[in-house]
Amino acid sequence: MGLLTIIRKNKAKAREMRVLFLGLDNAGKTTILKRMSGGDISSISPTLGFNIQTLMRGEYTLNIWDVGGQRTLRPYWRNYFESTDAVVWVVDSSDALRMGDGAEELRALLSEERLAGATLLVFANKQDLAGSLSVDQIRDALGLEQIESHKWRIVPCSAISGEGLDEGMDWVVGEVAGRLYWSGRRAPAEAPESVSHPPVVSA
Ligand SMILES: Nc1nc2c(ncn2[C@@H]2O[C@H](COP(=O)(O)OP(=O)(O)OP(=O)(O)O)[C@@H](O)[C@H]2O)c(=O)[nH]1
Ligand SMILES: [Mg+2]
Repeated sequence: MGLLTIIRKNKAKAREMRVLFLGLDNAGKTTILKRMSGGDISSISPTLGFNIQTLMRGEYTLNIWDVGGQRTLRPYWRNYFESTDAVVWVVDSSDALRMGDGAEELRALLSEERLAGATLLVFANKQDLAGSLSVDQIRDALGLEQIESHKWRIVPCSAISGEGLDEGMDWVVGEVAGRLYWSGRRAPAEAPESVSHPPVVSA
């Protein structure tokens, strides 16, 4: 048995998933992840490289990559695409002015060949803020109904109150598990050893 086969079998046993958190800067990616892992969300600063977070959801281990969304960092997103099982696209629902910018970035992302099989969850974050756009408005602004290439869903949430976070992540885990572990159609995602990391960029 080859080394790769052994690694794959071990990963299948471990039931791992690789999830990529992306979205414009200030959307709330890092805050959502901190909230889900029970960390302190009062002093989070913009991500200038990436964070890796491991979350257990039931019998599954989620290896989550949270990459900074500032414009200068977006060219580095592609370094993280390989073997991604799900993309979680986080939107600041209170930032109507940059909704078009986000829609363009998301469209570009979905045309990436290496993300072809990935499940897409859109988190309409910051729903606790008065004046935030509704899920329907964000669905329209991002043109989600036109997506045929990926299985997608949009979930309203707030990283501050925690509302919606479990619902969204449970859907992701269910979708990915159905594809990777129940259908047996393909092996689980490879380990992320081959990813080349972006340099830390100072603001
Ligand atoms: N009111 C409110 N504020 C939030 C929410 N989520 C995040 N924030 C705030 O939004 C700001 C940005 O949050 P981050 O988690 O750093 O955003 P990010 O998407 O990781 O940003 P980058 O790392 O720059 O890509 C912080 O001041 C958070 O406290 C939310 O649900 N509601
Ligand atoms: Mg961040």
